[in-house]
Amino acid sequence: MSKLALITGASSGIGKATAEAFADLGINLILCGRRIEKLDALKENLSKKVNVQILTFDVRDKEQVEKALNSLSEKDIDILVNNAGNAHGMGPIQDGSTDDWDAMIDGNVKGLLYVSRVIMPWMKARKQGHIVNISSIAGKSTYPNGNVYCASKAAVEAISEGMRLDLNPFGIKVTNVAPGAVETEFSLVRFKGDEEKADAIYKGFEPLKAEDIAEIIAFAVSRPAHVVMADITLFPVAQASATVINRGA
Ligand code: 8X3
Repeated sequence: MSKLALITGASSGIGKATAEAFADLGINLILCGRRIEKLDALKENLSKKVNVQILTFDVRDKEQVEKALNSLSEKDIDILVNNAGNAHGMGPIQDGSTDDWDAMIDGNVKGLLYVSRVIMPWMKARKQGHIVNISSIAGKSTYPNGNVYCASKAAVEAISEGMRLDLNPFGIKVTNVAPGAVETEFSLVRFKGDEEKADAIYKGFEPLKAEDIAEIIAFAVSRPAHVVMADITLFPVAQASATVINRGA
Protein backbone atom coordinates (compact mmCIF):
# COMPACT_ATOMS: atom_id res chain seq x y z
CA MET A 1 0.00 0.00 0.00
CA SER A 2 1.21 3.49 -0.80
CA LYS A 3 2.60 5.55 2.06
CA LEU A 4 1.34 9.02 2.96
CA ALA A 5 3.73 11.89 3.75
CA LEU A 6 3.05 15.37 5.10
CA ILE A 7 5.68 17.98 4.26
CA THR A 8 5.77 21.49 5.75
CA GLY A 9 7.35 24.33 3.80
CA ALA A 10 6.61 22.39 0.62
CA SER A 11 6.29 25.35 -1.74
CA SER A 12 10.02 25.76 -2.42
CA GLY A 13 13.54 24.60 -1.67
CA ILE A 14 14.18 21.38 0.23
CA GLY A 15 10.45 20.87 0.93
CA LYS A 16 9.49 21.06 -2.74
CA ALA A 17 12.39 18.85 -3.85
CA THR A 18 11.44 16.31 -1.19
CA ALA A 19 7.84 16.28 -2.46
CA GLU A 20 9.15 15.59 -5.96
CA ALA A 21 11.45 12.81 -4.75
CA PHE A 22 8.65 11.21 -2.72
CA ALA A 23 6.30 11.33 -5.73
CA ASP A 24 8.93 9.39 -7.69
CA LEU A 25 8.75 6.73 -4.94
CA GLY A 26 4.93 6.60 -5.20
CA ILE A 27 4.41 8.25 -1.80
CA ASN A 28 1.10 10.17 -1.56
CA LEU A 29 1.48 13.72 -0.39
CA ILE A 30 -0.01 16.37 1.85
CA LEU A 31 1.78 19.57 0.90
CA CYS A 32 1.73 22.34 3.51
CA GLY A 33 2.78 25.94 3.17
CA ARG A 34 1.62 29.51 2.97
CA ARG A 35 1.96 30.18 -0.77
CA ILE A 36 -1.12 28.63 -2.34
CA GLU A 37 -0.16 29.38 -5.99
CA LYS A 38 3.17 27.59 -5.60
CA LEU A 39 1.54 24.64 -3.86
CA ASP A 40 -1.15 24.48 -6.56
CA ALA A 41 1.48 24.37 -9.30
CA LEU A 42 3.37 21.61 -7.51
CA LYS A 43 0.15 19.68 -6.95
CA GLU A 44 -0.75 19.90 -10.62
CA ASN A 45 2.62 18.50 -11.56
CA LEU A 46 2.86 15.72 -8.96
CA SER A 47 -0.78 14.61 -9.22
CA LYS A 48 0.24 12.80 -12.40
CA LYS A 49 2.17 10.37 -10.18
CA VAL A 50 0.49 10.27 -6.74
CA ASN A 51 -2.46 11.62 -4.73
CA VAL A 52 -1.73 15.16 -3.61
CA GLN A 53 -3.59 17.30 -1.08
CA ILE A 54 -2.78 20.86 -0.09
CA LEU A 55 -3.09 22.45 3.33
CA THR A 56 -2.35 26.15 3.68
CA PHE A 57 -1.38 27.41 7.11
CA ASP A 58 1.38 29.26 8.89
CA VAL A 59 3.26 26.90 11.24
CA ARG A 60 3.73 29.85 13.62
CA ASP A 61 -0.01 30.06 14.25
CA LYS A 62 -0.98 27.30 16.67
CA GLU A 63 -4.71 27.58 15.99
CA GLN A 64 -4.24 27.51 12.21
CA VAL A 65 -1.99 24.45 12.54
CA GLU A 66 -4.43 22.53 14.70
CA LYS A 67 -7.45 23.48 12.59
CA ALA A 68 -5.79 22.58 9.28
CA LEU A 69 -4.33 19.26 10.44
CA ASN A 70 -7.48 18.16 12.26
CA SER A 71 -9.50 18.87 9.09
CA LEU A 72 -7.70 16.00 7.33
CA SER A 73 -9.98 13.07 6.62
CA GLU A 74 -6.96 10.75 6.23
CA LYS A 75 -4.90 10.81 9.43
CA ASP A 76 -2.75 7.75 8.72
CA ILE A 77 0.37 9.80 8.07
CA ASP A 78 3.40 7.56 7.65
CA ILE A 79 6.03 10.26 7.19
CA LEU A 80 6.17 13.79 8.60
CA VAL A 81 8.86 16.06 7.16
CA ASN A 82 9.28 19.10 9.40
CA ASN A 83 10.96 21.31 6.84
CA ALA A 84 9.33 24.74 7.31
CA GLY A 85 11.80 27.22 8.69
CA ASN A 86 14.03 30.10 7.79
CA ALA A 87 16.77 32.45 8.87
CA HIS A 88 15.82 36.10 9.34
CA GLY A 89 18.72 38.50 9.50
CA MET A 90 22.37 37.85 10.31
CA GLY A 91 24.45 40.10 12.53
CA PRO A 92 25.81 40.68 16.02
CA ILE A 93 23.42 39.51 18.73
CA GLN A 94 23.62 42.83 20.56
CA ASP A 95 22.10 44.55 17.50
CA GLY A 96 19.59 41.80 16.68
CA SER A 97 15.99 42.49 15.72
CA THR A 98 13.54 41.02 18.20
CA ASP A 99 11.06 40.61 15.32
CA ASP A 100 13.62 38.44 13.50
CA TRP A 101 14.17 36.45 16.68
CA ASP A 102 10.42 35.91 17.05
CA ALA A 103 10.17 34.74 13.43
CA MET A 104 12.95 32.19 13.88
CA ILE A 105 11.95 30.86 17.28
CA ASP A 106 8.25 30.82 16.34
CA GLY A 107 8.78 29.14 12.96
CA ASN A 108 11.81 26.91 13.36
CA VAL A 109 11.11 25.74 16.90
CA LYS A 110 7.52 26.33 17.97
CA GLY A 111 6.07 25.69 14.50
CA LEU A 112 7.84 22.33 14.29
CA LEU A 113 6.47 21.47 17.71
CA TYR A 114 2.88 22.55 16.92
CA VAL A 115 2.74 20.40 13.79
CA SER A 116 4.39 17.42 15.49
CA ARG A 117 2.12 17.69 18.53
CA VAL A 118 -0.91 16.99 16.37
CA ILE A 119 0.63 14.21 14.30
CA MET A 120 2.67 12.27 16.90
CA PRO A 121 -0.41 10.86 18.70
CA TRP A 122 -1.73 9.60 15.35
CA MET A 123 1.56 7.80 14.76
CA LYS A 124 1.63 6.53 18.33
CA ALA A 125 -1.88 5.03 17.94
CA ARG A 126 -0.72 3.12 14.86
CA LYS A 127 2.65 2.23 16.44
CA GLN A 128 4.43 3.35 13.31
CA GLY A 129 5.64 6.46 11.57
CA HIS A 130 8.73 8.37 10.56
CA ILE A 131 9.51 11.96 11.50
CA VAL A 132 12.20 13.77 9.52
CA ASN A 133 13.34 17.05 11.08
CA ILE A 134 15.29 19.46 8.90
CA SER A 135 17.94 20.94 11.14
CA SER A 136 21.20 22.53 9.96
CA ILE A 137 24.93 22.48 10.55
CA ALA A 138 24.04 25.70 12.41
CA GLY A 139 22.36 23.51 15.03
CA LYS A 140 25.57 21.62 15.70
CA SER A 141 27.96 24.57 15.67
CA THR A 142 27.26 28.25 16.37
CA TYR A 143 29.03 30.64 14.02
CA PRO A 144 29.67 34.41 14.31
CA ASN A 145 26.51 36.46 13.69
CA GLY A 146 24.40 33.28 13.45
CA ASN A 147 23.38 33.44 17.14
CA VAL A 148 19.58 33.08 17.27
CA TYR A 149 19.27 31.15 13.99
CA CYS A 150 21.88 28.72 15.34
CA ALA A 151 19.97 28.55 18.63
CA SER A 152 16.75 27.71 16.82
CA LYS A 153 18.45 24.87 14.96
CA ALA A 154 20.21 23.66 18.14
CA ALA A 155 16.68 23.38 19.52
CA VAL A 156 15.71 21.24 16.51
CA GLU A 157 18.66 18.94 17.29
CA ALA A 158 17.47 18.59 20.90
CA ILE A 159 13.87 18.04 19.81
CA SER A 160 14.95 15.28 17.40
CA GLU A 161 16.76 13.57 20.28
CA GLY A 162 13.79 14.06 22.58
CA MET A 163 11.41 12.61 19.99
CA ARG A 164 13.70 9.64 19.44
CA LEU A 165 13.72 8.90 23.16
CA ASP A 166 10.06 9.45 23.92
CA LEU A 167 8.69 7.82 20.75
CA ASN A 168 11.03 4.83 21.05
CA PRO A 169 8.39 2.60 22.73
CA PHE A 170 6.09 3.07 19.73
CA GLY A 171 8.43 2.10 16.90
CA ILE A 172 8.41 5.60 15.43
CA LYS A 173 11.53 6.50 13.48
CA VAL A 174 13.17 9.92 13.87
CA THR A 175 15.71 11.23 11.37
CA ASN A 176 17.54 14.50 11.94
CA VAL A 177 18.98 16.04 8.77
CA ALA A 178 21.62 18.77 9.13
CA PRO A 179 22.64 20.34 5.81
CA GLY A 180 25.45 22.82 5.33
CA ALA A 181 25.38 25.26 2.40
CA VAL A 182 22.38 24.56 0.16
CA GLU A 183 21.47 27.05 -2.55
CA THR A 184 17.75 27.80 -2.12
CA GLU A 185 15.75 30.93 -1.24
CA PHE A 186 17.33 30.54 2.22
CA SER A 187 19.94 33.30 1.94
CA LEU A 188 17.59 35.62 0.05
CA VAL A 189 15.14 35.39 2.97
CA ARG A 190 17.95 35.70 5.52
CA PHE A 191 19.21 38.88 3.85
CA LYS A 192 15.69 40.22 3.27
CA GLY A 193 15.80 40.15 -0.53
CA ASP A 194 19.36 41.47 -0.96
CA GLU A 195 20.41 39.36 -3.95
CA GLU A 196 24.01 40.50 -3.90
CA LYS A 197 24.50 39.38 -0.30
CA ALA A 198 22.61 36.14 -0.92
CA ASP A 199 24.61 35.29 -4.06
CA ALA A 200 27.92 35.99 -2.28
CA ILE A 201 27.21 33.12 0.14
CA TYR A 202 27.46 30.59 -2.71
CA LYS A 203 30.31 32.22 -4.65
CA GLY A 204 33.49 30.32 -5.49
CA PHE A 205 32.30 26.78 -4.77
CA GLU A 206 29.56 24.39 -5.77
CA PRO A 207 26.89 24.40 -3.03
CA LEU A 208 24.42 21.61 -2.43
CA LYS A 209 21.13 21.78 -4.32
CA ALA A 210 17.75 21.15 -2.67
CA GLU A 211 17.57 17.97 -4.77
CA ASP A 212 20.75 16.64 -3.10
CA ILE A 213 19.07 16.82 0.30
CA ALA A 214 15.79 15.43 -1.04
CA GLU A 215 17.58 12.41 -2.48
CA ILE A 216 19.02 11.58 0.95
CA ILE A 217 15.65 12.08 2.65
CA ALA A 218 14.03 9.77 0.09
CA PHE A 219 16.74 7.20 0.84
CA ALA A 220 16.22 7.57 4.61
CA VAL A 221 12.46 6.99 4.40
CA SER A 222 12.80 3.97 2.16
CA ARG A 223 15.10 1.91 4.44
CA PRO A 224 13.83 -1.47 5.71
CA ALA A 225 11.44 -1.37 8.69
CA HIS A 226 14.18 -2.20 11.22
CA VAL A 227 16.60 0.52 10.04
CA VAL A 228 16.61 4.22 10.95
CA MET A 229 19.12 6.79 9.80
CA ALA A 230 19.18 8.77 13.04
CA ASP A 231 21.35 11.74 12.18
CA ILE A 232 22.60 12.90 8.81
CA THR A 233 25.02 15.79 8.20
CA LEU A 234 25.43 16.87 4.59
CA PHE A 235 28.04 19.23 3.18
CA PRO A 236 29.06 20.24 -0.29
CA VAL A 237 32.58 18.88 -0.86
CA ALA A 238 34.02 22.39 -0.48
CA GLN A 239 32.65 22.69 3.06
CA ALA A 240 34.50 21.32 6.10
CA SER A 241 32.56 22.90 8.99
CA ALA A 242 29.94 25.55 9.68
CA THR A 243 32.54 28.23 8.94
CA VAL A 244 35.17 26.63 6.70
CA ILE A 245 34.37 26.66 2.98
CA ASN A 246 37.06 26.36 0.31
CA ARG A 247 36.23 29.07 -2.23
CA GLY A 248 39.41 28.53 -4.21
CA ALA A 249 42.02 31.21 -4.74
C1 8X3 B 1 21.69 26.68 6.63
C2 8X3 B 1 23.15 26.46 6.65
O1 8X3 B 1 25.44 27.34 7.32
O2 8X3 B 1 23.84 28.97 6.52
O3 8X3 B 1 21.07 26.28 7.76
O4 8X3 B 1 23.57 28.02 8.68
S1 8X3 B 1 24.01 27.76 7.33
